[in-house]
Amino acid sequence: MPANLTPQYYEAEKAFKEAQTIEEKIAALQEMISVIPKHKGTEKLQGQLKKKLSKLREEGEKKSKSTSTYNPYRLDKEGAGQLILIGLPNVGKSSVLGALSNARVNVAQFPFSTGIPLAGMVPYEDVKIQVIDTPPLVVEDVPGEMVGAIQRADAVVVIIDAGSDQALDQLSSTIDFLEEKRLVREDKPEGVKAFRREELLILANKIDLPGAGENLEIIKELYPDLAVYPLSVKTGEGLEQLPHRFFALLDVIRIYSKIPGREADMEAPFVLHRGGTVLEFAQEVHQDLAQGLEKARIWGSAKFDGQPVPRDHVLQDKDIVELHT
Ligand SMILES: Nc1nc2c(ncn2[C@@H]2O[C@H](COP(=O)(O)OP(=O)(O)OP(=O)(O)O)[C@@H](O)[C@H]2O)c(=O)[nH]1
Ligand SMILES: [Mg+2]
Repeated sequence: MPANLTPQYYEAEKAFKEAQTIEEKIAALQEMISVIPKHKGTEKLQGQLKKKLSKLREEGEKKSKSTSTYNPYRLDKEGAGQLILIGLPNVGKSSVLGALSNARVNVAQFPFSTGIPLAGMVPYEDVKIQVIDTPPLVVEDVPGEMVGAIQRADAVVVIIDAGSDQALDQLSSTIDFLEEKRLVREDKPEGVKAFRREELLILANKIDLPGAGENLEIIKELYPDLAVYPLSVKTGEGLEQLPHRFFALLDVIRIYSKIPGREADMEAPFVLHRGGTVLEFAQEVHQDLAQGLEKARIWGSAKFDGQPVPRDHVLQDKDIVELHT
């Protein structure tokens, strides 16, 4: 029986062949499995792909356990979510992280001043957002580890120097790179980790420089689908509101836990993806709680305080939840 593979499949296969790292290979293989037409003629191939995937996963695990393959681009996630800052040399990546966190970044007047990624925690209200400052992108020669780091992140922020004559080129080459590596794509198959253009945030930094305002207008006209945020780390314009934008990019909600008969713990919220339910919250708190969960009461988005809600009730940012087993 003919396999009748689709162009989408061949594209994923091409990405697999070109992949440099195990992570990239796994991602491409997952995509091949997800887009392969599911019928009798492809059953054998499906089986082979799944075998290959589990072998690769094993290999990846072994590799990450051995210390000899230390990867500075692999930063453990912390806080409400992980956001990666990327951009061409000297656009102000390190300046942004330095201004928003205690991270000891290296800011310099000359390009290529950041050699390896560095994470800092950016406070936003009652949570902290992990932000990674990265070495400058040289789009024709980006290490595979960097591609992996972007893929693992929960959100991607692109920075350009809006005051530069190259502002437009900086933006287009960064976006082209992301699309070429399939980190950004519109046709995202189920289960494949990638970002859509609309999910990116573009920081038009150095808005204090002459000509920056004009460049910003041109960019907004040429890229109506991108969220462009004017910023000056130097004057502080846009800086205060930036953590709020970062939080919004993560698309998460904060839930406060309340033990029956006690005040809610408003100090340390649990963080859930948007659309998260009472049951998912219970799983975050403790697996035992989730298993024995009878009902819950919520304060906040419910119609009245202490309203009983079922396990599949969708929570909202800042809800207080009391779990009953
Ligand atoms: N005028 C102006 N200069 C800025 C602004 N933000 C950063 N700079 C300057 O731009 C230069 C580069 O800043 P960095 O933060 O080191 O840039 P980077 O993108 O981390 O650079 P690499 O790590 O080399 O890629 C420094 O001299 C900063 O002081 C800004 O908003 N306005
Ligand atoms: Mg830097």
